[in-house]
Amino acid sequence: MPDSNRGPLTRVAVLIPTYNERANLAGIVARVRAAVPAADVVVLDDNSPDGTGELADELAAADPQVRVIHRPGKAGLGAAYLEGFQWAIDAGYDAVVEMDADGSHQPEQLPALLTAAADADLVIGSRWVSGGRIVNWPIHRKALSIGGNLYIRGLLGMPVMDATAGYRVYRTDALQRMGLGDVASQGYCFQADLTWRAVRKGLRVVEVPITFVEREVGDSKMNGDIVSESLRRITTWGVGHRVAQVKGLAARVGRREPTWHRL
Ligand SMILES: Nc1nc2c(ncn2[C@@H]2O[C@H](COP(=O)(O)OP(=O)(O)O)[C@@H](O)[C@H]2O)c(=O)[nH]1
Ligand SMILES: [Mg+2]
Repeated sequence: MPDSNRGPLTRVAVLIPTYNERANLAGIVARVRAAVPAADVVVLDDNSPDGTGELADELAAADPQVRVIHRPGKAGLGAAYLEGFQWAIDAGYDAVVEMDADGSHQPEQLPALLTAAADADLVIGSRWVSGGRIVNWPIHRKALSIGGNLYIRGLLGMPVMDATAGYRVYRTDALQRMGLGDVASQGYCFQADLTWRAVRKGLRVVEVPITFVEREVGDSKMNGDIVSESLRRITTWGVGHRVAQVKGLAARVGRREPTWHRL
């Protein structure tokens, strides 16, 4: 088992990436503050045209446990989270939470995820383990999630049911061990990328069932580019993984050759 500083978390930063979430932000921040009063909230806004960043500033001015990181423009979920992770590491937090702004990840379920993080490096709020649910997702989104997870498991052989989930807790010491300097994933494939990195590092990944509730207000930023980035990157990692497996097998067989010659 790798070195670990596991145990109950004391300093937690809930990172909320936003792009045009003005109608959702105040509600989600209030729910987080009520559900986990000790945690700080950090809004990662990509200069939303709808004024989400200005609203976040107002919330931060009214509550010292709310902060805002203003980013210059829309650069994808992955880039926003990477900046938030580094900020939280530098500020000395024990753990970061990833949470969507649109209410899909219910703050009321966060205490269960944080409890599980006392004995894990990465906790995934999972829709696809026993007890997990999805409310109000159209059939094409369910199909994409099921298909994507099957593809990931089939190609990468990861024992994770919901590798694309975006409701997570990472211990910051685990993030530092994961080597995030070369993460290129920009869109939602960031989630699968980091899951794969955690599994390869031998970190302890635990899935806790959640109920994912589709947004009622505002628009999804999911699009074809995000899907094709995921497909392209996951296929590349999968092919690399399988080639490495075959090479490993060949090397093992090769090492047995001298024995065979002596027969
Ligand atoms: N900062 C930032 N946040 C983003 C970006 N794209 C999506 N988000 C946020 O990521 C979260 C999930 O996005 P959403 O569109 O609801 O995705 P869906 O639930 O898969 O349909 C929301 O809080 C979005 O505002 C981005 O490029 N930058
Ligand atoms: Mg959403």
